Amino acid sequence: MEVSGKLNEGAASWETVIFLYNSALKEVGTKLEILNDEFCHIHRYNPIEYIKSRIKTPESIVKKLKRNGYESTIDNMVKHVNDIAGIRVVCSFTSDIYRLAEMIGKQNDLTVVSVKDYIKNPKESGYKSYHMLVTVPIFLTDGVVDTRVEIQIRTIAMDFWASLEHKIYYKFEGHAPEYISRDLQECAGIVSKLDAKMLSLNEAILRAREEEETQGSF
Ligand code: 0O2
Repeated sequence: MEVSGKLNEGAASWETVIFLYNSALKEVGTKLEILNDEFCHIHRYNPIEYIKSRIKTPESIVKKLKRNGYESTIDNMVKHVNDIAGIRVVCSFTSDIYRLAEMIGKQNDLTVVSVKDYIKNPKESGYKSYHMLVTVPIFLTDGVVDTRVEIQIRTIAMDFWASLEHKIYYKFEGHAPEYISRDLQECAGIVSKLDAKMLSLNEAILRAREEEETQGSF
């Protein structure tokens, strides 16, 4: 949250902060749906499979603050936890991720604060996803609050891996035996190969369709 004004003054209540993050999720969610509908309208193709959004649980916020050495205060959570409002956009193909990220970057009323490309640079765990931290202005009766939302964009295969890895990781509370981490990295490699194969199949189908249409026009 770009906490200009009131939220930075330490007077913000939990309810106010959560209200702002919920409003930001609604704004960004609607934008993404409109982008998807427009893309579908122009290209007769749907880049987004599904969208999930969530507000981080208080337990998870406290854990993250603690992990990063901060006291559990509302001020600290607003300043130091970037993904309190999170939207996960699941796309069909890797190419859709970059197309969508570009479209998001061009939205005049969204400010892209930072980008983490864990697809080009996967995490050591094998995690792949494209993260954009954006701010969206929330217009209130007495002012505007730029509120942070983390957008995670990934393919269905990346989401499948991340969801299961998250479950397994949590079971071991970060202390998974060496062979589990190794097997998970191996699974991440399989997921990447699957994504690449699906993308090349889709490109081949598109080319074949184009050729058919060109031949049909003579
Ligand atoms: P949870 O339980 O999903 O909310 P920053 O947010 O930029 O200050 P951070 O948290 O290191 O710093 O950012 P990063 O690396 O972009 O990670 C943010 C979120 O990405 C995580 O939130 C996870 O949701 C997801 N993520 C990152 N690494 C992994 C990974 O190795 N495996 C899985 N499954 N997900 C990952 P939280 O708060 O850590 O967790």
